[in-house]
Amino acid sequence: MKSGFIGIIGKPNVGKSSLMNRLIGEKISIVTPKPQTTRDAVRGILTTDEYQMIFVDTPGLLTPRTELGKYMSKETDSGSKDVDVLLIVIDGSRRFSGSDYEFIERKLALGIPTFVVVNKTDEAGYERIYPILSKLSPLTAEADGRPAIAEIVPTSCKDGTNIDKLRELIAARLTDDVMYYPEGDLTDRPLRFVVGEIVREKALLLLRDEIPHGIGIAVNKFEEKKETVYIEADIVCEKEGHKQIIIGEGGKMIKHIGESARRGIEERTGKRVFLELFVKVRPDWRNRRNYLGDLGYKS
Ligand SMILES: Nc1nc2c(ncn2[C@@H]2O[C@H](COP(=O)(O)OP(=O)(O)O)[C@@H](O)[C@H]2O)c(=O)[nH]1
Ligand SMILES: [Mg+2]
Repeated sequence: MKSGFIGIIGKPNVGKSSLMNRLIGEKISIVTPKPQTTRDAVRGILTTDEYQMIFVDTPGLLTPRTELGKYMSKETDSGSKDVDVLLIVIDGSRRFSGSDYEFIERKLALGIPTFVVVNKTDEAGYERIYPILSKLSPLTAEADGRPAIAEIVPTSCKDGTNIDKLRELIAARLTDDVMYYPEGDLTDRPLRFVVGEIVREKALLLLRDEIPHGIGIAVNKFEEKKETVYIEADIVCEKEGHKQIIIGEGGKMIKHIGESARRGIEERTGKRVFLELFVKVRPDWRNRRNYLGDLGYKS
């Protein structure tokens, strides 16, 4: 039995969270088409008879503009510290830029076995992928003491291409002999955190584009019983106008978010869920340390 930590890093929206979910075969991290969906370094755990892989999903690279942004950046950094394998995910359907190249080069210098995962091949096709591979080729050889890329793996989280292969390649790099988490654990996060994330995901998916970055979820009540879970949570937003939109006409939107989240939580817990949502306005919460702490963004 071998084990190890695998950091997943890259730009926002390239499919880091989707990749972790695919590799584990369970939905651990929330996924939406919006950038910066992931705010915390979330560990996802895959345990088999042969290995335990602990993936560290991260928010992705960003230039912090708020206190929340700073928190997210720190969480991202933690994904390339103390890991045994680094997965740098890039979006194969997009142009590969000089800054992508430099980023990979810098990470290679850390000396951690590094895989470049070229994701979204379902959208890209080989005419897109080949130029990326050729741009990466200088990094496939050692230079000036900088290690080479260990593996380049084109994947699709949509159709599952090469996910098994990637898992095998990672397994071959694991060296620890310790079980870090008990069998059956899927994440390092408590259910209370997971519940907040599910609510946030449904809100992000249902709300218009200008609001999502400005919302946070505070789970204020969380009572898990044998067959039921009682939850009360606030959707925190920045403006009165946003509050109106989140509530919607006649309360339609909040009801929709609540139903969708309740189904998601029931699926996850296998229990009957009672979920009550409230909307609160906290101007500039993303810059207020005490509010950030209330929403679980503590470092
Ligand atoms: N077509 C396609 N879409 C993908 C793939 N992987 C992720 N996505 C989509 O890309 C968006 C961002 O994914 P997410 O995992 O949240 O990216 P992250 O920000 O890097 O964690 C979502 O809409 C995903 O459904 C893929 O392999 N193919
Ligand atoms: Mg993510």
